[in-house]
Amino acid sequence: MSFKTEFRWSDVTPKAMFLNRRQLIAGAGALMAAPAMARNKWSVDEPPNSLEDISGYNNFYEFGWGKEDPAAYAGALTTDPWSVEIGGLVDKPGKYDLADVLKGQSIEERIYRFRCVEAWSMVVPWHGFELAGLLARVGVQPSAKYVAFETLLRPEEMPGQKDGSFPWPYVEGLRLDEAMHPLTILATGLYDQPMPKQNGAPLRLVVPWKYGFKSIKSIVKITLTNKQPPTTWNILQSNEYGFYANVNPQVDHPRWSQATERPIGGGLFAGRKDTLLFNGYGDDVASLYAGQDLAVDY
Ligand SMILES: Nc1nc2c(c(=O)[nH]1)N[C@H]1C(S)=C(S)[C@@H](COP(=O)(O)O)O[C@H]1N2
Ligand SMILES: [Mo]
Repeated sequence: MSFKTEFRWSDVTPKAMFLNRRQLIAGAGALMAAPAMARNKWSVDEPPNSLEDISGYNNFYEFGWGKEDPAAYAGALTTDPWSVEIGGLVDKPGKYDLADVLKGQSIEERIYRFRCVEAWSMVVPWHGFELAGLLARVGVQPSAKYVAFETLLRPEEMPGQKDGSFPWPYVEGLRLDEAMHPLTILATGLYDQPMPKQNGAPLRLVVPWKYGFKSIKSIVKITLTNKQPPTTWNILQSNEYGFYANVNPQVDHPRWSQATERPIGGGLFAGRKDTLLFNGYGDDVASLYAGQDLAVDY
């Protein structure tokens, strides 16, 4: 296999970890055929975190505030059937079944850096498709300037939603040019499996140059608007969490530095590493913010 053109997570995952995961899967009687996917130009050349890290250390407040709550409680979530209501300034509004949402979109592997605003980070081998592909299909009207997203509201299955101090459902938003950027994906899985429920099954946003809270999980509604939509963390703490939330080591959180980050799963001897502007995706996305003051538009 040529190293640069055909490059998959199994090639960059330390061999022992890879074998271990394969054995686990085989042991569970669920050995799956791995789809053959070449590494595309959007993927980073860094070893992904283990499946155990990615699906065992999560933020998904619908299932509680602890990092292990999502893995413990998300199993009860019904993700089939699933539909997404797409509306607002689009030509073809409607309630789309998940299969219909996926129709015609090619699922690719995208190995992305992922940086939480809390200053931990991972590398995740997502499977997904460009949000732009779905937006093209539903037809974005010329007056649309933003895309709003909403997570499922179902307190019977999402015990965290019984906490009335949080403005459920979780909502997020992007400017239209951010939403149309080829790095912005709707993810349907990771490694060679469907999206774990704790990671936002069956469909979640991934915007790798922004803090993790922008990457909204378990999406049921997508609305094209001409006004900047409200976003959950901005509603909760507007001085700490802005609409843009671009990863930026020069703009500290009011309560902690964003200059460095703690890679998850690095083991006992792993130190912190420097956080990169736009999480290292500046060559691809900096032009979106030309003329904006990133300290003001945080
Ligand atoms: N609906 C919803 N989406 C969410 C969250 C959440 O609590 N609810 N947490 C966000 C935060 S803070 C982060 S860091 C990422 C975590 O994604 P992961 O658990 O897949 O790593 O999901 C984001 N999307
Ligand atoms: Mo986060």
